[in-house]
Amino acid sequence: MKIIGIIPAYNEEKRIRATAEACLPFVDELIVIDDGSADNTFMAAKSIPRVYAIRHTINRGQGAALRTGTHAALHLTADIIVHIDADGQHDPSQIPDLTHVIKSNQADVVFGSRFLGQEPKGMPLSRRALLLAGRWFNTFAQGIPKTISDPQSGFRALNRKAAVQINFKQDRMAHASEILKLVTRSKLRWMEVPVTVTYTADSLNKGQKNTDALKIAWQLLLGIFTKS
Ligand SMILES: Nc1nc2c(ncn2[C@@H]2O[C@H](COP(=O)(O)OP(=O)(O)OP(=O)(O)O)[C@@H](O)[C@H]2O)c(=O)[nH]1
Ligand SMILES: [Mg+2]
Repeated sequence: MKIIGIIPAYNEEKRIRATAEACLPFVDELIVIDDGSADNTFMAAKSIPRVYAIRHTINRGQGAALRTGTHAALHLTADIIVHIDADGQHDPSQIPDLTHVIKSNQADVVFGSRFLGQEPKGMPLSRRALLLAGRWFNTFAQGIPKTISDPQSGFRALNRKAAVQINFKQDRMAHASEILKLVTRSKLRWMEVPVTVTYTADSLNKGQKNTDALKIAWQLLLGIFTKS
């Protein structure tokens, strides 16, 4: 089965090489989507052997970058597509934990969860509280099962059938909840598996701000009213 990794990257010139090189042993092909970065992410990605680099000329958001990557991966005849962040917070050596579930036909979609059976090390308390609120929001406003332990993980794997079927529309960070909603409402089989996440001073400095949670909630509510 051909496994293709997709890495959405925005202003990740310092991190993309290490992340991509750590992913390569666990995938057959790797696609980096530079999402209109202001830095040299694209050239950095392009210079890595065995990596396909695609560039958005303007910044469109992580969801849009993943959609671009999905089209490319399907074109490259992927059987399994893995989404993983560029910033080094995910552990690429855990890719097989996700792909194994699909290879062994236990699920069509596998979500990496930072909370399943573990405490996410280094995650600030405020972020935990927001993610808990995100779980409630997902359940009450989106109808997503409350058993889903991580409302906003960017580490997931889909088989080809699911990647074709799950037509998510959110361009920015709300795509994570939208994908959960579309998958859990479909007949696709899904599963969560534990994954670790690393928070460093660098990732906290450049990552999401707590106020971004409000933007995500707003984008999801708009999505409900526009039936996306
Ligand atoms: N912030 C942001 N990230 C993007 C965008 N497009 C692609 N990405 C990539 O999406 C991934 C996740 O972005 P982060 O801002 O780290 O979001 P996060 O990991 O959910 O949040 P943190 O836990 O705060 O790091 C990274 O690999 C980014 O480079 C964009 O428009 N904005
Ligand atoms: Mg991050």
